[in-house]
Amino acid sequence: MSTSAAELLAQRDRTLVMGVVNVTPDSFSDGGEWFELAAALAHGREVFEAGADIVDVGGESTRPGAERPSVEEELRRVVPVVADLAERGAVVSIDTMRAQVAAAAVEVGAVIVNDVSGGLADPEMVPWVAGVGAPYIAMHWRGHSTAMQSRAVYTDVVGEVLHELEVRRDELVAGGVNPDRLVLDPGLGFAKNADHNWALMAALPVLHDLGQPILLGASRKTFLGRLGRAASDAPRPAAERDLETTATSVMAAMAGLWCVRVHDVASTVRALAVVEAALLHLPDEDAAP
Ligand code: PMM
Repeated sequence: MSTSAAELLAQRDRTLVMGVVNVTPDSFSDGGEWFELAAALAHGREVFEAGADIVDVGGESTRPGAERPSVEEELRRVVPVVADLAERGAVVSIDTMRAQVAAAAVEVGAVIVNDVSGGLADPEMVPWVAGVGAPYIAMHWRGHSTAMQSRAVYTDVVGEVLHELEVRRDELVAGGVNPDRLVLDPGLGFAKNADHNWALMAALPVLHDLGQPILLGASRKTFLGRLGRAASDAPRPAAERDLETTATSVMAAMAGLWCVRVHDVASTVRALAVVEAALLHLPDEDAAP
């Protein structure tokens, strides 16, 4: 593991910013605008230069109902972008559910694996992560995009997501994943409706009970686009959800989460600087009166 990835995993003084680079023709959040290689490379550099601590490169859309690309197609999309960013000195994470794609990305410089399925989609993933000791982000997941909406059924969403993440963490560690290199994520929008997402947003501090660093991915998700809109109206377009996204990032930072995954890095970096400056002035509980 590179020193920078190790340092980032241990970082607790402030909430980190992961910038999203989706190299997909159908991502719900940026409409596939970055699909062409040149555009993807330019966008990746822009995200890095905007101040992202980690740049997350993904080649598979997880939009509800999305069909999966072939492994070859996913590799074709992500490998050149990961290589370019790593060469420029970015800390790159590879957003994939496939061990083969994770391995190819690590080969060209990715240092973190971000798996929305938490190792459930590909039986090769956990043994591979355990073998190479890669820092691993495991998200709460109940199935692929084509099936996940029908699985958004909970009686106590916070309790059930926590329990399922706890079980997953134990399985991952039993499978050889180093607990010091494991990040967990509640998976907003994945087999969750808007009410489920809001219940999790209201319970962010509880996620620390899992005993692992926590990543939150709320950026531009539909539940944010529905705020202030009548239920019968279409949600606000994805590119117009950055103010709401920033509010979620501030909530995450106030709750002491490890990292937020966002599309608009510049606004998040500035908003989190506000939280960081204020938290520096917390009264020292150990100080003499
Ligand atoms: N969300 C998306 C993709 N990858 N990874 C993690 N760890 N957490 C998330 O919430 C997450 C993710 C879907 O959003 P996008 O299509 O805007 O990237």
